[in-house]
Amino acid sequence: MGTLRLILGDQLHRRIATLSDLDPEADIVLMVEVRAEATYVRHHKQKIAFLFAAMRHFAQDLEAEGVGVDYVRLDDPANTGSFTGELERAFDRHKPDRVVVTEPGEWRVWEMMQDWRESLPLEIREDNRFLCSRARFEAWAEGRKSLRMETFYRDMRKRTGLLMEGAEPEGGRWNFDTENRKALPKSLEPPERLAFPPDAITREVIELVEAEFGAHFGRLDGFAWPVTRADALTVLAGFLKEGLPRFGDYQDAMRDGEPFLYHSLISPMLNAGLLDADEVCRAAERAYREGGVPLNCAEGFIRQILGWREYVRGLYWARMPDYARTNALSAKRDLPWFYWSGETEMACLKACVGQTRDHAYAHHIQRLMVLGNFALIAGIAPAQVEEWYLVVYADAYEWVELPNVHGMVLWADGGVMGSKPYAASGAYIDRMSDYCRGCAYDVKAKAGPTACPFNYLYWNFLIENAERLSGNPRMSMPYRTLERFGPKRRAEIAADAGRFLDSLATS
Ligand code: FAD
Ligand code: DLZ
Ligand code: SF4
Repeated sequence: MGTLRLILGDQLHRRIATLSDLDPEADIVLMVEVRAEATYVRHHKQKIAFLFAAMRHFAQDLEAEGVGVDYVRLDDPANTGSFTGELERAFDRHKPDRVVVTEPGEWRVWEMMQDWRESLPLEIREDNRFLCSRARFEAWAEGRKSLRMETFYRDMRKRTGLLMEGAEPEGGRWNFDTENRKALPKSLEPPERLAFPPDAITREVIELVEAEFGAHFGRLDGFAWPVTRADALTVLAGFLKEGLPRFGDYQDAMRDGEPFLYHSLISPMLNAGLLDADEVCRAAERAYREGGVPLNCAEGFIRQILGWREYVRGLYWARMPDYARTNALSAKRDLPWFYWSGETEMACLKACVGQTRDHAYAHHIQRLMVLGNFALIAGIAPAQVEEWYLVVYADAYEWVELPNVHGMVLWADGGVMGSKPYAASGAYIDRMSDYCRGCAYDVKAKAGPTACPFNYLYWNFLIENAERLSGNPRMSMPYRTLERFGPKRRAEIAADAGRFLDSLATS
């Protein structure tokens, strides 16, 4: 036999490097559903269903092209349950001349692949689904004192020509973020989510996931993710028309009962390979150039993908495995149970956990400024917060989850990613959402049992981390305010924070 080509569940792209020289006459494509990947953390049921359904549809499309696919289902009695076991079994079955695979998304699997090299004729190819290769990012990072996303992003704009007018940025500015912080007016009705009712293949997968992983977090009823490239392209087209023209303006806004607003909902498909980062950025640029999409919206959206997404991926590979081990603020509290149950009187957290359970989705500001901000100012241990984020979102893979949580949210990397922690009091959430109106706590109150916990936890965080943070020039404003607090006010903050944190169940 010719070549055995292993396609992992998040590599479902026809132009993936693994398939570039595919010989349909001689080669076999191997795809495996394995228990170890669904349980190394106990993924949200919708994530597993999304991925298995997308894998089965991808295999079907390859077969329709005449490609030989060896697809191992989870419930195959001979399934060993791991990548290594299934690759070895397939190697014995097909006796190929060589095995070809593309670099994985996660360090964990990269280490597995190093072991495979020992026993198999293995070729690992560079992941061609990103706009910046690992080597190129490392060359960019080499010798730099700080690795700021904004500098990287400008470099990527120049290199790709996206939103450029010759050597200058379109519209004379690189970044229109100051225009992208609007609260959502009551009168505005966001577009409906484009939902894809499961077909027979997806229904079968949903039944399998309920039977095998029924105890995992999350609901499966209401599963609406697209699981084919064609449907993913439909979502993209719908977003360019309905969402992108307002994406920038309301990117940071939150509204109770409206989980999706003007966001694209493409991250699970991008991360699994059903969409390609370059095609998405080019489509957004085209929509801007054709008119109807303001520059602040197109730039804001392209920056998320060309900037943030490529940057976190580069940082992950440049800094792993040590990156995951730091805990710059020595945070060690256990994760509160409400992150799983949603049972809390804090309306903002209840809403964000609830939609995460129902849809395996929360948008960026909910992840950063509600769920993440609470974990930061409550001093939750990084490893527990990271595991939670890796479990609960349909788009979660360590290469993207870890820098966002460890670096951006928790500042556990001590400032590699962000110059200061994103700590905020309840006022930020009140300004950007309507959650506070329906909350048992009072966002305007600073102290006492009915005060918004974000308010005293914020000051308590600054007090507890003064040694590490007060010298940071970007934190000088809040620390100057804190200096004016007398001993009575400080004692009140410590008492409120202690009482509240001690009241949180952790199991
Ligand atoms: P949109 O708001 O429409 O944005 C468009 C695209 O930009 C996204 O699909 C995504 O591909 C990209 N993007 C935006 N922000 C980021 C970012 N900070 N890092 C990387 N890509 C970005 N994204 C993941 O894909 N997987 C994760 O596991 C993940 N974990 C996160 C954890 C935290 C604490 C935070 C703050 C952010 C995380 N993000 C993660 C980034 C971001 O929240 C999601 O990509 C976004 O919410 C997905 O929804 P969307 O497709 O509607 O995005
Ligand atoms: C996330 C996931 C799950 C739940 N299951 C599988 C699987 O059964 N087979 C597979 O090939 N991939 C799966 N994945 C995606 C992998 O975890 C992913 O490829 C690695 O994390 C590397 O990024
Ligand atoms: Fe959240 Fe505080 Fe507002 Fe309640 S009052 S919704 S806890 S920010």
